[in-house]
Amino acid sequence: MLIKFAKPSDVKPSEITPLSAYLDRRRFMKTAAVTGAGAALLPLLPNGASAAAKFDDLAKSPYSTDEELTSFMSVTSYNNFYEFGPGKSDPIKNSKDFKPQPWSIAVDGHCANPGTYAYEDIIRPHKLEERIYRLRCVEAWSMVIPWVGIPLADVLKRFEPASTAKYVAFETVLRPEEMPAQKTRLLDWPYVEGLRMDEAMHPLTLLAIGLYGQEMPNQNGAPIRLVVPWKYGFKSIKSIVRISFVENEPPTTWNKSAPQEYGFYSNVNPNKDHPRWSQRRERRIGEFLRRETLMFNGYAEEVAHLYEGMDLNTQY
Ligand SMILES: Nc1nc2c(c(=O)[nH]1)N[C@H]1C(S)=C(S)[C@@H](COP(=O)(O)O)O[C@H]1N2
Ligand SMILES: [Mo]
Repeated sequence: MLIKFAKPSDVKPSEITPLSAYLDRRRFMKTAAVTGAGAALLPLLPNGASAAAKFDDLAKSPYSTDEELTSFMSVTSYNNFYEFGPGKSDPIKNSKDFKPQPWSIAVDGHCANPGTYAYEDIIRPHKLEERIYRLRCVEAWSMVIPWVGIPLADVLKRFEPASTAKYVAFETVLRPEEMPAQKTRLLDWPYVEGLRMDEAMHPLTLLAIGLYGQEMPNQNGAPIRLVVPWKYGFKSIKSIVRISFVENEPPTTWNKSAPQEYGFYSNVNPNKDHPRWSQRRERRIGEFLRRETLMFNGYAEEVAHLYEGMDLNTQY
């Protein structure tokens, strides 16, 4: 695939840090004192004025769609990330000062290995994959995005969930100084989401750390976010700082905000209208005509069995 980056700055090839090297240097920074020679090895800061690090050697996935990709420009400038404001162009404008490194994730609840894990330690043992998925927003638009990530299941297994862990809850970072809309009551902060354990362990569920072969832009949920392609986009929580193994269905932000409009499951379903609009069709960003929305966003073959026996009209 030919990838052209629409980075505003003119990035010289010498400024691009392959991400594998980047992770290793960060590991060096942790073991060596952050002085002298160590400080000289500091990589260019991600998402800053300088170049974003690029991943090398991504595994292809049979789960990828071969549909035409939505442009890098649209994927990174038409966003929902309410922490930076409710408008589609607010996230790119207002996330410039967000600092996705250093980053760690707290893991707690019903598991054998709770603790606080550095981003690098979560990622390093895993082979990174490219996953080209459809993303269907509940607002009836959609995109095709080439994510970079790891199956969530592979990461969760390392924490050894207990049999009492029936759900996984996720939490976005709370940083009102860097996320201006968190100073308002637009939503109940921090943004929280959740999945049933079998949904979390499904091979399609991705922990994404990048897109278009480069590290995750701030506006898309840097440095690490969830991608659940058969559910409406709001389930794919961004900038995750906590993962909790819990017994009961956890609260979720949009459900708290409007329970009759946004259920816990929120599987893409063209047969169940949103109370204020139809979900039959969607606008693929970049296309002129609207297209039919597919059951489970086109992933029915993979996921329909998870919901056998559930009434998708009343349990949504
Ligand atoms: N923390 C957080 N995560 C979030 C959101 C948000 O506002 N805050 N918006 C959601 C919605 S509605 C969608 S459609 C997707 C959009 O992801 P994208 O901007 O990378 O396309 O992120 C989801 N994750
Ligand atoms: Mo969305």
